[in-house]
Amino acid sequence: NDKPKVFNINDFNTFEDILAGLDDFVARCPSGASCTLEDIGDTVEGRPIRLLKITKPGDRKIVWFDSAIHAREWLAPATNLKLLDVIISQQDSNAVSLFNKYDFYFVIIMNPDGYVYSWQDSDTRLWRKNRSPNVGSSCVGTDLNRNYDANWLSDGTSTNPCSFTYGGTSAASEKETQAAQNYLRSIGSRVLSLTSIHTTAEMILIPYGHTDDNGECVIPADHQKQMSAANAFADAIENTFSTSWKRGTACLTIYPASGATMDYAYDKAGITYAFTPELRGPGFDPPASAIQLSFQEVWNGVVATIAKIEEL
Ligand code: ING
Ligand code: ZN
Repeated sequence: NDKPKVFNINDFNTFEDILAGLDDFVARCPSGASCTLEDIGDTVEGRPIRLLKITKPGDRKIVWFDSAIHAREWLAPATNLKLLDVIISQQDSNAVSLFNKYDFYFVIIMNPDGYVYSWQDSDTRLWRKNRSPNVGSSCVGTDLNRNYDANWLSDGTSTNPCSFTYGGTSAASEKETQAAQNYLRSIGSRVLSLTSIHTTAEMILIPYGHTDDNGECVIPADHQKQMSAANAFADAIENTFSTSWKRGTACLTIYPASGATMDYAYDKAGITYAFTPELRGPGFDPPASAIQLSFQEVWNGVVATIAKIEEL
Protein backbone atom coordinates (compact mmCIF):
# COMPACT_ATOMS: atom_id res chain seq x y z
CA ASN A 1 0.00 0.00 0.00
CA ASP A 2 1.83 3.08 -1.27
CA LYS A 3 -0.89 5.57 -0.31
CA PRO A 4 0.35 8.33 1.96
CA LYS A 5 -1.21 8.12 5.41
CA VAL A 6 -3.18 11.31 5.12
CA PHE A 7 -6.80 12.06 4.42
CA ASN A 8 -7.35 12.76 0.71
CA ILE A 9 -10.83 13.89 -0.37
CA ASN A 10 -10.08 12.79 -3.96
CA ASP A 11 -9.11 9.23 -3.07
CA PHE A 12 -10.41 6.30 -1.03
CA ASN A 13 -9.45 6.61 2.63
CA THR A 14 -8.84 4.19 5.47
CA PHE A 15 -11.08 4.36 8.56
CA GLU A 16 -8.26 5.95 10.54
CA ASP A 17 -7.70 8.62 7.87
CA ILE A 18 -11.43 9.32 7.70
CA LEU A 19 -11.55 9.96 11.47
CA ALA A 20 -8.63 12.37 11.06
CA GLY A 21 -10.44 13.93 8.09
CA LEU A 22 -13.56 14.50 10.21
CA ASP A 23 -11.44 16.45 12.70
CA ASP A 24 -10.15 18.61 9.82
CA PHE A 25 -13.73 19.29 8.70
CA VAL A 26 -14.74 20.36 12.20
CA ALA A 27 -11.82 22.79 12.20
CA ARG A 28 -13.23 24.33 8.97
CA CYS A 29 -16.71 24.93 10.40
CA PRO A 30 -18.50 27.85 8.67
CA SER A 31 -18.85 31.06 10.67
CA GLY A 32 -22.06 31.23 12.66
CA ALA A 33 -22.38 27.45 12.59
CA SER A 34 -21.57 24.63 15.00
CA CYS A 35 -19.79 21.49 13.86
CA THR A 36 -20.01 18.72 16.40
CA LEU A 37 -18.76 15.15 16.49
CA GLU A 38 -20.89 12.64 18.35
CA ASP A 39 -20.36 8.89 18.66
CA ILE A 40 -23.81 7.32 18.36
CA GLY A 41 -22.45 3.93 19.39
CA ASP A 42 -19.52 1.60 18.96
CA THR A 43 -18.72 -1.80 17.49
CA VAL A 44 -17.75 -5.27 18.70
CA GLU A 45 -14.11 -4.40 18.00
CA GLY A 46 -14.47 -1.11 19.88
CA ARG A 47 -14.54 1.40 17.04
CA PRO A 48 -16.79 4.50 17.15
CA ILE A 49 -19.77 5.09 14.87
CA ARG A 50 -19.05 8.78 14.43
CA LEU A 51 -21.62 11.40 13.44
CA LEU A 52 -20.69 14.92 12.27
CA LYS A 53 -23.45 17.51 12.74
CA ILE A 54 -23.30 20.87 10.97
CA THR A 55 -25.92 23.08 12.56
CA LYS A 56 -27.09 26.63 13.13
CA PRO A 57 -29.23 27.86 16.01
CA GLY A 58 -32.99 27.48 15.58
CA ASP A 59 -35.62 24.84 15.09
CA ARG A 60 -34.30 23.44 11.79
CA LYS A 61 -34.99 20.25 9.89
CA ILE A 62 -32.17 17.75 9.40
CA VAL A 63 -30.80 16.44 6.11
CA TRP A 64 -29.16 13.07 6.92
CA PHE A 65 -26.55 11.12 4.92
CA ASP A 66 -25.00 7.80 5.88
CA SER A 67 -22.73 5.39 4.04
CA ALA A 68 -20.61 2.24 4.32
CA ILE A 69 -23.12 0.09 6.15
CA HIS A 70 -21.72 -2.33 3.55
CA ALA A 71 -17.96 -2.43 3.97
CA ARG A 72 -16.86 -3.02 0.38
CA GLU A 73 -18.91 -0.20 -1.21
CA TRP A 74 -16.01 2.29 -1.00
CA LEU A 75 -17.45 4.81 -3.45
CA ALA A 76 -20.32 5.45 -1.01
CA PRO A 77 -18.25 6.94 1.86
CA ALA A 78 -16.01 8.70 -0.70
CA THR A 79 -19.06 10.39 -2.24
CA ASN A 80 -20.54 11.15 1.17
CA LEU A 81 -17.28 12.88 2.23
CA LYS A 82 -17.59 15.14 -0.83
CA LEU A 83 -21.16 16.02 0.17
CA LEU A 84 -19.84 16.89 3.63
CA ASP A 85 -17.08 18.94 2.00
CA VAL A 86 -19.46 20.98 -0.20
CA ILE A 87 -21.64 21.80 2.82
CA ILE A 88 -18.73 22.73 5.11
CA SER A 89 -16.95 24.74 2.41
CA GLN A 90 -20.00 26.95 1.69
CA GLN A 91 -18.55 27.93 -1.70
CA ASP A 92 -21.40 26.52 -3.79
CA SER A 93 -24.55 28.65 -4.08
CA ASN A 94 -26.83 25.63 -3.57
CA ALA A 95 -24.85 24.61 -0.49
CA VAL A 96 -25.26 28.14 0.89
CA SER A 97 -29.03 28.23 0.37
CA LEU A 98 -29.55 24.71 1.72
CA PHE A 99 -27.48 25.37 4.84
CA ASN A 100 -29.46 28.59 5.40
CA LYS A 101 -32.47 26.34 5.95
CA TYR A 102 -31.32 22.93 7.15
CA ASP A 103 -28.91 21.22 9.50
CA PHE A 104 -26.76 18.49 7.94
CA TYR A 105 -25.85 15.22 9.65
CA PHE A 106 -23.26 12.79 8.26
CA VAL A 107 -22.28 9.29 9.32
CA ILE A 108 -19.52 8.39 6.87
CA ILE A 109 -18.86 4.87 8.16
CA MET A 110 -21.86 3.01 9.59
CA ASN A 111 -19.91 -0.28 9.75
CA PRO A 112 -16.40 0.54 11.00
CA ASP A 113 -15.21 -3.03 11.71
CA GLY A 114 -16.31 -4.25 8.29
CA TYR A 115 -14.78 -1.23 6.57
CA VAL A 116 -11.42 -1.77 8.28
CA TYR A 117 -11.56 -5.48 7.31
CA SER A 118 -12.24 -4.57 3.66
CA TRP A 119 -8.94 -2.64 3.69
CA GLN A 120 -6.92 -5.51 5.19
CA ASP A 121 -5.86 -7.33 2.01
CA SER A 122 -7.14 -8.50 -1.38
CA ASP A 123 -8.86 -11.54 0.18
CA THR A 124 -10.99 -9.38 2.46
CA ARG A 125 -11.62 -6.53 0.00
CA LEU A 126 -15.16 -7.65 -0.85
CA TRP A 127 -16.39 -7.99 2.75
CA ARG A 128 -19.95 -6.66 3.16
CA LYS A 129 -21.14 -7.48 6.72
CA ASN A 130 -19.99 -6.34 10.16
CA ARG A 131 -17.43 -8.44 12.08
CA SER A 132 -19.39 -9.80 15.01
CA PRO A 133 -18.74 -13.49 15.77
CA ASN A 134 -21.62 -15.95 15.28
CA VAL A 135 -22.25 -18.52 18.01
CA GLY A 136 -21.92 -22.07 16.68
CA SER A 137 -20.41 -20.99 13.36
CA SER A 138 -16.91 -20.19 12.18
CA CYS A 139 -18.42 -17.64 9.79
CA VAL A 140 -18.28 -14.04 10.96
CA GLY A 141 -20.63 -11.12 10.55
CA THR A 142 -24.22 -9.99 10.05
CA ASP A 143 -25.55 -7.99 7.10
CA LEU A 144 -26.49 -4.78 8.91
CA ASN A 145 -28.84 -3.80 6.08
CA ARG A 146 -30.91 -6.92 6.87
CA ASN A 147 -30.79 -6.52 10.66
CA TYR A 148 -33.07 -3.54 11.34
CA ASP A 149 -36.31 -4.00 13.21
CA ALA A 150 -38.48 -3.43 10.12
CA ASN A 151 -40.16 -6.61 8.85
CA TRP A 152 -37.00 -8.39 9.93
CA LEU A 153 -36.32 -11.69 8.12
CA SER A 154 -39.38 -11.42 5.89
CA ASP A 155 -37.49 -11.36 2.58
CA GLY A 156 -34.14 -11.41 0.86
CA THR A 157 -32.40 -12.31 4.11
CA SER A 158 -30.44 -15.46 4.87
CA THR A 159 -30.55 -17.40 8.15
CA ASN A 160 -27.14 -18.89 7.36
CA PRO A 161 -24.32 -17.07 9.22
CA CYS A 162 -22.00 -17.80 6.28
CA SER A 163 -24.20 -15.85 3.83
CA PHE A 164 -23.47 -12.28 2.70
CA THR A 165 -27.09 -11.43 3.60
CA TYR A 166 -27.22 -13.08 7.04
CA GLY A 167 -29.86 -11.19 9.04
CA GLY A 168 -28.52 -11.87 12.54
CA THR A 169 -29.99 -13.75 15.50
CA SER A 170 -32.84 -11.28 16.05
CA ALA A 171 -34.02 -7.88 14.87
CA ALA A 172 -31.38 -5.30 15.84
CA SER A 173 -29.12 -7.97 17.31
CA GLU A 174 -26.10 -5.90 16.24
CA LYS A 175 -24.58 -2.96 18.11
CA GLU A 176 -24.35 -0.88 14.93
CA THR A 177 -28.05 -1.44 14.20
CA GLN A 178 -29.05 -0.57 17.77
CA ALA A 179 -27.02 2.63 17.64
CA ALA A 180 -28.54 3.74 14.33
CA GLN A 181 -32.11 2.80 15.30
CA ASN A 182 -31.97 4.62 18.65
CA TYR A 183 -30.44 7.70 17.11
CA LEU A 184 -32.82 7.83 14.13
CA ARG A 185 -35.85 7.46 16.42
CA SER A 186 -34.57 10.29 18.62
CA ILE A 187 -34.32 12.75 15.70
CA GLY A 188 -36.87 11.25 13.27
CA SER A 189 -39.51 13.98 13.61
CA ARG A 190 -36.92 16.58 12.60
CA VAL A 191 -35.51 14.69 9.59
CA LEU A 192 -36.49 16.16 6.21
CA SER A 193 -34.73 13.39 4.29
CA LEU A 194 -32.49 10.41 4.95
CA THR A 195 -30.09 9.23 2.27
CA SER A 196 -28.40 5.91 2.98
CA ILE A 197 -25.77 5.54 0.26
CA HIS A 198 -24.88 2.20 -1.39
CA THR A 199 -23.21 1.04 -4.63
CA THR A 200 -23.37 0.01 -7.52
CA ALA A 201 -26.57 -0.35 -9.52
CA GLU A 202 -27.35 3.21 -10.69
CA MET A 203 -30.76 3.44 -9.05
CA ILE A 204 -32.68 5.55 -6.54
CA LEU A 205 -34.52 3.16 -4.22
CA ILE A 206 -37.38 4.14 -1.90
CA PRO A 207 -39.38 2.10 0.67
CA TYR A 208 -40.20 -0.68 0.86
CA GLY A 209 -37.73 -3.49 0.39
CA HIS A 210 -40.03 -6.01 2.03
CA THR A 211 -43.04 -8.01 0.78
CA ASP A 212 -46.32 -9.06 2.38
CA ASP A 213 -47.34 -12.59 3.45
CA ASN A 214 -48.15 -13.45 -0.18
CA GLY A 215 -44.73 -12.38 -1.38
CA GLU A 216 -46.06 -9.21 -3.02
CA CYS A 217 -44.06 -5.99 -2.78
CA VAL A 218 -45.66 -3.59 -0.29
CA ILE A 219 -46.27 -0.01 -1.49
CA PRO A 220 -46.19 2.63 1.28
CA ALA A 221 -49.07 5.06 1.89
CA ASP A 222 -46.75 7.95 0.95
CA HIS A 223 -45.68 6.33 -2.33
CA GLN A 224 -46.86 9.13 -4.61
CA LYS A 225 -44.82 11.77 -2.80
CA GLN A 226 -41.83 9.48 -2.34
CA MET A 227 -41.86 8.60 -6.03
CA SER A 228 -41.99 12.29 -7.05
CA ALA A 229 -38.93 12.92 -4.88
CA ALA A 230 -37.14 9.83 -6.26
CA ASN A 231 -37.89 10.96 -9.82
CA ALA A 232 -36.39 14.38 -9.06
CA PHE A 233 -33.31 12.67 -7.61
CA ALA A 234 -32.85 10.25 -10.53
CA ASP A 235 -33.66 12.81 -13.25
CA ALA A 236 -31.07 15.24 -11.89
CA ILE A 237 -28.47 12.48 -11.83
CA GLU A 238 -29.31 11.41 -15.38
CA ASN A 239 -29.01 14.99 -16.59
CA THR A 240 -25.53 15.35 -15.10
CA PHE A 241 -23.69 13.01 -17.49
CA SER A 242 -26.51 11.66 -19.75
CA THR A 243 -26.72 8.32 -17.97
CA SER A 244 -29.74 6.17 -17.19
CA TRP A 245 -30.97 5.55 -13.64
CA LYS A 246 -33.83 3.40 -12.44
CA ARG A 247 -36.05 4.59 -9.61
CA GLY A 248 -38.78 3.00 -7.50
CA THR A 249 -39.36 0.87 -4.43
CA ALA A 250 -36.40 -1.35 -3.54
CA CYS A 251 -38.60 -4.44 -3.69
CA LEU A 252 -39.80 -3.73 -7.24
CA THR A 253 -36.66 -2.09 -8.60
CA ILE A 254 -33.69 -4.12 -7.32
CA TYR A 255 -34.99 -7.12 -5.28
CA PRO A 256 -37.06 -7.89 -2.19
CA ALA A 257 -35.09 -7.38 1.03
CA SER A 258 -36.24 -6.69 4.58
CA GLY A 259 -34.66 -5.11 7.65
CA ALA A 260 -32.94 -2.23 5.79
CA THR A 261 -32.08 1.23 7.15
CA MET A 262 -34.48 2.90 4.73
CA ASP A 263 -37.50 0.78 5.74
CA TYR A 264 -36.73 1.38 9.42
CA ALA A 265 -36.38 5.12 8.86
CA TYR A 266 -39.80 5.28 7.22
CA ASP A 267 -41.71 2.79 9.37
CA LYS A 268 -40.22 3.28 12.81
CA ALA A 269 -38.56 6.70 12.84
CA GLY A 270 -41.30 8.56 10.97
CA ILE A 271 -39.04 9.78 8.16
CA THR A 272 -41.21 10.20 5.05
CA TYR A 273 -38.35 10.72 2.59
CA ALA A 274 -35.86 7.87 2.90
CA PHE A 275 -33.66 7.06 -0.08
CA THR A 276 -31.10 4.42 -0.98
CA PRO A 277 -29.06 5.64 -3.94
CA GLU A 278 -27.09 2.86 -5.63
CA LEU A 279 -24.16 4.82 -7.03
CA ARG A 280 -22.32 4.40 -10.32
CA GLY A 281 -19.89 1.53 -10.82
CA PRO A 282 -18.07 -0.13 -12.22
CA GLY A 283 -18.14 -2.72 -9.45
CA PHE A 284 -16.74 -2.15 -6.00
CA ASP A 285 -13.34 -0.91 -7.20
CA PRO A 286 -13.94 2.07 -9.46
CA PRO A 287 -10.94 4.33 -10.09
CA ALA A 288 -10.51 7.28 -7.72
CA SER A 289 -11.57 9.53 -10.63
CA ALA A 290 -15.12 8.17 -10.14
CA ILE A 291 -15.38 9.96 -6.78
CA GLN A 292 -15.75 13.45 -8.26
CA LEU A 293 -18.13 12.22 -10.98
CA SER A 294 -20.25 10.42 -8.42
CA PHE A 295 -20.30 13.49 -6.21
CA GLN A 296 -21.46 15.74 -9.08
CA GLU A 297 -24.30 13.33 -9.84
CA VAL A 298 -25.43 12.88 -6.25
CA TRP A 299 -25.09 16.56 -5.35
CA ASN A 300 -27.27 17.57 -8.31
CA GLY A 301 -29.68 14.87 -7.19
CA VAL A 302 -29.76 16.08 -3.60
CA VAL A 303 -30.36 19.71 -4.58
CA ALA A 304 -33.23 18.71 -6.90
CA THR A 305 -34.73 16.30 -4.37
CA ILE A 306 -34.86 18.82 -1.54
CA ALA A 307 -36.43 21.41 -3.86
CA LYS A 308 -39.04 18.81 -4.83
CA ILE A 309 -39.74 17.79 -1.22
CA GLU A 310 -40.32 21.45 -0.37
CA GLU A 311 -43.11 21.51 -3.00
CA LEU A 312 -44.79 18.28 -1.89
N1 ING B 1 -28.04 -2.90 -2.22
C1 ING B 1 -29.05 -2.85 -1.18
C2 ING B 1 -28.95 -4.12 -0.32
O1 ING B 1 -28.92 -3.97 0.90
C3 ING B 1 -31.52 -2.51 -0.87
C4 ING B 1 -30.40 -2.74 -1.80
C5 ING B 1 -31.57 -1.38 -0.07
C6 ING B 1 -32.55 -3.41 -0.77
C7 ING B 1 -32.61 -1.15 0.80
C8 ING B 1 -33.62 -3.19 0.07
C9 ING B 1 -33.66 -2.06 0.85
O2 ING B 1 -28.88 -5.23 -0.85
C10 ING B 1 -26.71 -3.03 -1.99
N2 ING B 1 -25.90 -2.84 -3.04
O3 ING B 1 -26.27 -3.31 -0.93
ZN1 ZN C 1 -24.97 -2.02 -0.05
